[in-house]
This record gives sequence, structure tokens and C-alpha cells, in this order.
Amino acid sequence: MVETGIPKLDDYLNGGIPKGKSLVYYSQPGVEGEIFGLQTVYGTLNNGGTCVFVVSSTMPQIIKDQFKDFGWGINTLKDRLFFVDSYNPLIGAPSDEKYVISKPDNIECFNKTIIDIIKELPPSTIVFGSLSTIMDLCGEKETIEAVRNWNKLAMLHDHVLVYNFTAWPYSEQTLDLIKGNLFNSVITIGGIAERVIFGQYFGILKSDWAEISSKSMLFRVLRPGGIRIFIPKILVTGPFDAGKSTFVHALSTRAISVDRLGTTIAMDHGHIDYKGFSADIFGTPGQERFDPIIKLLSGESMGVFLVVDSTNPSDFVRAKHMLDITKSYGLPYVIVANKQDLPGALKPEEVREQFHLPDDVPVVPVVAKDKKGVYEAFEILIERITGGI
Ligand SMILES: Nc1nc2c(ncn2[C@@H]2O[C@H](COP(=O)(O)OP(=O)(O)OP(=O)(O)O)[C@@H](O)[C@H]2O)c(=O)[nH]1
Ligand SMILES: [Mg+2]
Repeated sequence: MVETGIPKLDDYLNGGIPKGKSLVYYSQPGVEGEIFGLQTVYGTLNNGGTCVFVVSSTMPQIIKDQFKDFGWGINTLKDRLFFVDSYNPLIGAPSDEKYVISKPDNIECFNKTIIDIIKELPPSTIVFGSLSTIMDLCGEKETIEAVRNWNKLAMLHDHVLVYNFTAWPYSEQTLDLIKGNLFNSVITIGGIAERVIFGQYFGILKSDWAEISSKSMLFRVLRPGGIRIFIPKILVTGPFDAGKSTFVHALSTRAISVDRLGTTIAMDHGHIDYKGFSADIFGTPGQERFDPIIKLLSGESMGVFLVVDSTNPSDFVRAKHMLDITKSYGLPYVIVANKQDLPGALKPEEVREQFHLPDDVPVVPVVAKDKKGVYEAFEILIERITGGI
């Protein structure tokens, strides 16, 4: 197996890409699709693998700079990362890469180099930075035939082949082949656009070794950091004084609260960047007089933390009512059994009993003021939101 290095995608693919298989990142124009191939290069290297990156749409040096921008040190990995330069010859510039495609508009030239690599190198990940550029230069039919052959050979030699492809208006036949039977797996990458692209997502269209989940994941690209699964809104709610604001701050890399005399009067807003996930967190006030605005604050959440003070079971009815007010029924939620440090705090199982919760609702013991248990709670909720496999 070779890990793609894309958070969540490896889970969906049952661990990654098996040796001998091919995968295409099929991007709608305008989204940051080429980063997927790049992150897969780093994923391979990071796990001790050997990688070949075929650079077609820009100078290899620019790719190396991109690695730097993402915070991925490749200098120490040089002996396991090789570039195929098909860009510099195109603009008539010299190249000092190990492999050079002297005529980038001639598919035979690609064939010779790629087939040599497939036959010479130990099982590696070979990533094409831009299959679309090769197609533009060498022709659609010619390129598809070559790819078919490379995929076949790679299977015999236990390589993994990964292609970035941007779905420009090629012939329908070409696009159908690429989405159809040319590759063992197709990952689609798209954008949610309204004049500008304000959201990007990926999903698995096809994979012949893993059962496909129909889920799509929103993502963001961070520099440094790379691809992160993006959760636009997680709600933190619960009764007055339960520790919601403290919890939001404990979890967040940065957060603000609008409090007066120790109680939240507007809302808490935090952001977390953790283990491949990037999420925005919104905390509601707890006092009943704010219930009308809580409704407004809580729309479009993807999941909920219901924070309770474990020493104060008399508030649990109110807590349940908050799920109602925030219209959170049906959303994935986790009970944060806070203030576990205080004497008399109910244990998670006792909280579950007093709350009359179904067995499958997680109750996580937390001491928000000491940041204890907050990341565990986050991981459990994220797993529920993204449908862990
Ligand atoms: N002992 C203990 N105290 C805590 C813990 N978490 C929060 N607190 C305290 O509980 C009080 C309320 O915390 P907040 O985070 O303001 O609670 P809140 O739910 O946002 O309150 P409202 O916005 O007024 O509804 C503060 O004095 C916190 O210091 C904890 O884990 N243990
Ligand atoms: Mg608060």
C-alpha cells in the first residue's frame, strides 16, 4: 500500500493505493487539484517510499518551492525523489533533472522515458503533475493509449501510478475513458461556485479495491500544511456556566468570546487545525434569555458538542432542551461531561444514565479548564461527521 497522504482519503481507500494500481485525481478547472498529486508525493516519501514526479506544467524548481511552502522538507529525501522534466525543454531552457523529456510534444519521447523508469526503478510511486498538459501537447488519443500501456506495465512491476488531470473541455470520449476504465480509481475534485469558488470538495467516484463511500469531503489548502478536511461549522452548546467558552478556547488554535461579567452574551468563535482537519467552532451563550438568538446562531452546523457540568445533573433537562433549540436532532453530537476535576462529578456512565441517552451517543470525560479530553472529544465528533469507515 502507498498512502495518498490526503486526510480521510486513505481511510476511504482502505489504507491507500495497493501496489500495481493506478489512480487519477480528476479536477474541475479552477480548483486546487494539482496539490493532491503533490501531497501524494510527500505521503509516499514520508512513509519511506521512492517517488518519481513528472513535471509538465511548470519548472521543477517551482514544484520544489511549493514543497517548501507546504512545509514539507524534501532536501533530506533527495535520494528517493526523482523528477522527470518535460517543461524546461518546452521553453528551451536547460534542465539538471535526472530524467528529461527532450520533445515534450512527442508521446514516443514520454513512452521511452516512462517505460525505462517503470522497468528500472524498484516499486515506486510515479506521479504525473499534469496529465492534461501532456494531452494538450501530444494529443488526446495518443496520450490515452500511452497511459493505458503505462498502467499495464506498472501493474507488472508493482508501481503505483497517480495522475493529476484537469477536465478541460476535451472530447466526451476522452473524459468518459478517464472517468471510466482507464484507471483503477478516480477521485473527483470540484468546487462550489457562485461567481467565485468558495468551497472545494473531493469524493471517490470509483475504486476497484475499496468499497466506495458516497460521501464528499470539503477541503481547504493551508500553506504550510497542505490539504485539510474542512468542517465549516461545529456548534458548542449547553446550559449556563457548563464551560462552553472554556471548551471552545481549549480546543482552538485561536478563539474569541464576547463575554460580560463571565457569561457569554454573543457567542464564542474558535478555529481548530488538528490531524488533517480544519474546523470552525461556534459556541452559544447558555442563559435562557438568549434562546431566541441561539436559534439564529446554530443553523447549518455539521455536528454538536453538548457541554454539561458533570456536578450539576439538575441542568441536564435544560441541556437536552438546548439540542432542541439549536435544532440539532439528527446531527452527530457528543456529550462533553465537563468539570471532571470537581468533587462529586458524575462519571460518564452516570451522566448517560441521568440523561437517558441511547448507548451510541458518546459521553466524553473532560476537564476543559486543563484542556483534558478536549481533543478526544473532537476526534470522536469528527469521526461521526465524516463517517468513519
Ligand atoms: N473546575 C472546573 N471549572 C471549569 C471547567 N471548565 C470551565 N470551568 C469554569 O466554569 C465557569 C464557566 O465557564 P465558561 O466557559 O464561561 O462557561 P459557559 O458555558 O461558556 O458559560 P455561559 O456562556 O455563561 O453559559 C468558569 O468559572 C470556568 O473557569 C473545568 O473543567 N473544571
Ligand atoms: Mg460562555
